[in-house]
Amino acid sequence: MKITTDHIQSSNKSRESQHAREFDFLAENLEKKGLNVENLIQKLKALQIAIPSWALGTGGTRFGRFSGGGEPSTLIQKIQDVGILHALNRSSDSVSLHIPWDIPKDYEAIRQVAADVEIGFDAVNSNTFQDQADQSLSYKFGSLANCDKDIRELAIAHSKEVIEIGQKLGSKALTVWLADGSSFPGQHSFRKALQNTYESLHEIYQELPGDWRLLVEYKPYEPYFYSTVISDWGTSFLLANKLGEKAYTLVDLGHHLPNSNIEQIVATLMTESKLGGFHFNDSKYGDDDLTVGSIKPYQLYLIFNELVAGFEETANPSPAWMIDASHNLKDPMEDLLQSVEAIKLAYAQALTVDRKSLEAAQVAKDVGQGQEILQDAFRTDLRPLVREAIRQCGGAISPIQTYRDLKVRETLIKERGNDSKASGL
Ligand code: LRH
Ligand code: MN
Repeated sequence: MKITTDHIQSSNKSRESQHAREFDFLAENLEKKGLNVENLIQKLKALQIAIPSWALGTGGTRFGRFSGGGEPSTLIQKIQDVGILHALNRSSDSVSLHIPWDIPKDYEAIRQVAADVEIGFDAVNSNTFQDQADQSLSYKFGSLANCDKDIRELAIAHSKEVIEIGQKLGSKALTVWLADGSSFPGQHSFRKALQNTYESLHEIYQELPGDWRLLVEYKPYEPYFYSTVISDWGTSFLLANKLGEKAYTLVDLGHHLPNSNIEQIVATLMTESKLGGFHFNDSKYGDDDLTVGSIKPYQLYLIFNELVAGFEETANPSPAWMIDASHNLKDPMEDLLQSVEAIKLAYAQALTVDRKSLEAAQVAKDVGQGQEILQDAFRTDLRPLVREAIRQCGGAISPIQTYRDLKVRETLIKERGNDSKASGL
């Protein structure tokens, strides 16, 4: 299924006048606050969020998986689905592939399909947390950290292969998430595992093309439940610093112990220009991979508040904006549309913070005023601004409503059947 501008315009018709009223009212109020609405819209248009290839189907848990039908079962169908999302919200112009789940059979065909739906390729992800059918050695006890040199070499070779695949598609970054760790005290040496990991990453780093980044993702636990070699931002930062200027830390919002102050982690990494990217999602307890902004929208806003300030006050390069979620109950496409909207809303809120007054309140130690300034932006309904940015790019004023108006899921089920299954988690 391909969504055309006619599809979008016919669906927008019934919403244009209501949207115009809401947007004009908001724009007037924002201008009164001294904000440049055109500038805000330009920044919102420029924020593009990469879609994870592994989240276009129904995810599952160890307790079960309840498929929704019409899922993409090929890489081409996955790219076409990202194309549908981008046609609707003009905010998802790339896909992040996971290898070997998404190894292209015909690179030219894949590049053609992607170009046809205006989709590019963001970071590629290695996978040394599963054994492949034909694999000679197992990652059961780790990969890049494994005490067995042959297994480390196997994982290094895989990572180099992932870089080659990414190069053929125009990707510019490799994301390494290591499941490596232990589930019991005494299972392995923390120091030797970390040293092995550094040496392995160093070999991979040597293979990184000049204009590429290596994104080191951290996670405190799961699938191991006592320790993870790259368990927190500090360990990832330590490794990225030792590896070199092309290595950065990737922040997956779900990879933090309860009550971690993620916005402070973001601020600290930006101070060192080592914030390389995000895996956006939300969670109540563990790595729940829920819809972005569905549980802790204020935290998401505070993270973007640090990002906007950091872009003005640090040399940190623009990070890779990616979602990493798993959909067990909702239509994966609707879930992704909601996640992208939540990210753009948090960015819009952070862009409207009166930073001069905030700094003045901080210098004056006027804690109450500082909170008032931050919460004013969070409590202002900026959805018409996000919608206007999408509308001006030829997108749907309400991507989810248009998705439903056009009966996309029903059409995909007709085209692919109820039992088509997407490769991934
Ligand atoms: C690990 C993780 C990692 C991916 C996987 C799909 O929890 O966040 O980013 O490789 O999910
Ligand atoms: Mn992740």
